[in-house]
Amino acid sequence: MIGSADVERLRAQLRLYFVMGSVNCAGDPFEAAAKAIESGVTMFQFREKGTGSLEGEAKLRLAGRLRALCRAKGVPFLVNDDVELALAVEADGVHVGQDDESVASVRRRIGGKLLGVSVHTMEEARRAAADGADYFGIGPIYPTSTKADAKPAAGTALIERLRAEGWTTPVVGIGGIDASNAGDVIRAGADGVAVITAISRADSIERSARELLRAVASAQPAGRFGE
Ligand code: TZP
Ligand code: MG
Repeated sequence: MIGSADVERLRAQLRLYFVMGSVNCAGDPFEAAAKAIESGVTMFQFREKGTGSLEGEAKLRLAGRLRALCRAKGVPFLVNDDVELALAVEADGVHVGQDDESVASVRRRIGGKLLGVSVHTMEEARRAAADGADYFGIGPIYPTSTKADAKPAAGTALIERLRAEGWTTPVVGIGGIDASNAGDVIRAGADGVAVITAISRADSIERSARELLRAVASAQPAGRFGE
């Protein structure tokens, strides 16, 4: 787990979290990631899943290229689910859901790397925190067709409840978020927004990333946690 000084850095890194795999992109996934990162994305997650996704060597090769890109640009590179892959490419962290390898086991395997966990209830949040999560992913906030097994959209209620109860754990909202609703997610108490489609399928990746960043920045209260 990261130290308290690093928590504020993580909060800032979560501001605009671009999550993607090759099937989310209309064109070349490396190009999409490069454009997004040039346009100010603050964190990147390689989430290679779904019909037609890369496997084996091809998956490893793309992960390695994206990892190198992120390292060169100073953007944290996380891997969804696949701890083996994260270790192989020396990722900065791993993100897991409730149906994946247990949080405690992932924490043991990745040591001090970043660990994000998707949570949908207070109980899941309590357990994830106790088992070593550095941040929570909460969603789907809004309806999305990107994740085949996504739960129904639940809005921002869980984020608001965590903040109302005094939790300072870094939180990122996900699911159906774009520049028009990102501000509401931040005002609910999230530190950032995670998006797939709003960037990966944008007519202009550069414009979309910049609009999302602006929406997040203008909704972010100064010194919410006394920083
Ligand atoms: N987890 C909850 S919703 C979701 C994930 C991975 C998909 C988000 O994709 P989009 O396209 O930003 O709605
Ligand atoms: Mg998962």
